Amino acid sequence: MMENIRLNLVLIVLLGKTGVGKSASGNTILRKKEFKSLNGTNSVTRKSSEKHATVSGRNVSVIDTPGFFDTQMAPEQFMIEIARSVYLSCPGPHAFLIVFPVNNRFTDQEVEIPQIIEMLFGEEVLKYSIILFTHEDQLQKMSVEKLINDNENLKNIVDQCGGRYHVFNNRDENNIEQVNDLLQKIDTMIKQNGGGYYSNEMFEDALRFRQKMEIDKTRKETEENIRTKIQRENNSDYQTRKAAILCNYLRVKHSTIQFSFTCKHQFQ
Ligand SMILES: Nc1nc2c(ncn2[C@@H]2O[C@H](COP(=O)(O)OP(=O)(O)O)[C@@H](O)[C@H]2O)c(=O)[nH]1
Ligand SMILES: [Mg+2]
Repeated sequence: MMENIRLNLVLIVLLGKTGVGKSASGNTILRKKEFKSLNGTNSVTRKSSEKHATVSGRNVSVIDTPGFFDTQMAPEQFMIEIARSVYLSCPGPHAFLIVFPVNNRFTDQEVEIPQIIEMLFGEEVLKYSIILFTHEDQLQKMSVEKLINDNENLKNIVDQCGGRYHVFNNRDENNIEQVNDLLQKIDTMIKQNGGGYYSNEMFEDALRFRQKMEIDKTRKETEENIRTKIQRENNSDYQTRKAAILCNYLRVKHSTIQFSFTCKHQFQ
């Protein structure tokens, strides 16, 4: 686990809605235009991709992901790309940056984002997460601290990530200070997590947990349906036993999804 720190490697995954500045933030961190970042539908990221660079002597990898609530993307496809982001950052990212623009409204949908991330990645994930606010240039002299304290929804979002946040002005490409400060905050978080990273196993646990919940729900509904149907037709013991056998069969039939990605980062 400590190898990553020794090798100076920092693995970062960017998460958030479309248009919040994920790709622009990736470029700011890497200090080069690696990800397409533009207004308009042409620039929308629909695949997770990894880019890396040496930043202040650190080996930094950034994984950009498709936006949450993208109506043009099937939920299954979104899930595959989210899974890919974890595997691209194998053995698992050090930090998830949950991106929000400071100049946007913080609605109930925004407040739900950390919870959705928790549902996708498991309950450990917010320990490895930092809120990244973009568009600092549009704050107009207001401090981000005041913005957070004055807005209950915003405060709620930051609190869910243990109070960790950072601010970027992606228009100020030469500002290395803002990148170094972020790396510093990530280092502190890594230390707080005992040098560990969010692992593929945690993702697979979350995946299994979600699948189990879905399977349990479907199974319960199917069992209920069968039971009601059979009880309606005939209430004898024999029919009830037959229903139990059928329910058992359904239990066995459900299979789990397997993702097969290979680990890019090898540590010797
Ligand atoms: N003024 C300003 N614009 C930004 C900032 N960050 C991103 N943008 C712009 O916001 C738009 C969406 O950014 P993009 O990185 O494509 O968002 P993504 O969909 O989350 O990847 C682009 O036009 C960016 O240039 C920022 O800090 N300040
Ligand atoms: Mg993008």
